[in-house]
Amino acid sequence: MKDYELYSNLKIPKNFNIILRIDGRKFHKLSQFLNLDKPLDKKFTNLMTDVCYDLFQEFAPSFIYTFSDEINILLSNIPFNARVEKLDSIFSSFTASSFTNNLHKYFQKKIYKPISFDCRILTLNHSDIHKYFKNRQKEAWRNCVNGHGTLFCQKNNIPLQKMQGLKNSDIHEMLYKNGINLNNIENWKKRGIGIYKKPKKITGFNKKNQTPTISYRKFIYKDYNLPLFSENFFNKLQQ
Ligand SMILES: Nc1nc2c(ncn2[C@@H]2O[C@H](COP(=O)(O)OP(=O)(O)OP(=O)(O)O)[C@@H](O)[C@H]2O)c(=O)[nH]1
Ligand SMILES: [Mg+2]
Repeated sequence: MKDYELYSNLKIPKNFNIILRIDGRKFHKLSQFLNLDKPLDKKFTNLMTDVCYDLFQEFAPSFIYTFSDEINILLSNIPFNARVEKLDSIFSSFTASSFTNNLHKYFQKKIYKPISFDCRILTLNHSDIHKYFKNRQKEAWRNCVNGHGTLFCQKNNIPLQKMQGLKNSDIHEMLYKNGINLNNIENWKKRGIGIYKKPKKITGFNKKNQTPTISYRKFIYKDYNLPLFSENFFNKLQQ
């Protein structure tokens, strides 16, 4: 019966890093239903970050990056024997279940219909990883500037067409001239959030020698204060 399965043998070629990009389906509708703060909602972002934490615990990736309704997962060791069907279906369903499980911590509303996410796979050479994440971080910044620009226009009865064709730097400038300095807003709004393992200093005591001991244990860290991504950032992650 295996012959009837279209993609059962489709696998990621060996020696590739992969990134899974997971994105919420129809989240503009969900954002209206949950009455999310515009342009960026802290509770929703915390919820997405909790989902990333669950993903990290379950699949031990090298790095996860999230902003808006998207989650990017860098996997160096690819699970499920690198089978494409398994990766796509399990990661997107796990994400939707985790989102639904964690929702009640932040929102008291009962969801109106089942949540779903899509999942795409990107294969990258090692040297392209930082370029990919730099690109997504730029997208987070574009999203942030655009969102603030749109909100400003709506509040001040300025037709949204005025923003069409404006570059990000023009919107930034328009906001600045009107007393909104986006350089001063919280870092996570501009640069997104990273989830990765970080060493933590553990101080103990050796009873036999009667001496203090210091060791380091890695724990999953939610970084709301990311730097601008660079090659160096990703080199350090691999250490
Ligand atoms: N108000 C608010 N909305 C958000 C926030 N984060 C995400 N969203 C919404 O989620 C949408 C995400 O963009 P898209 O993925 O392009 O839109 P989508 O409706 O999910 O469409 P598909 O992914 O194609 O199904 C945004 O356009 C917003 O409407 C937030 O923090 N606040
Ligand atoms: Mg979406």
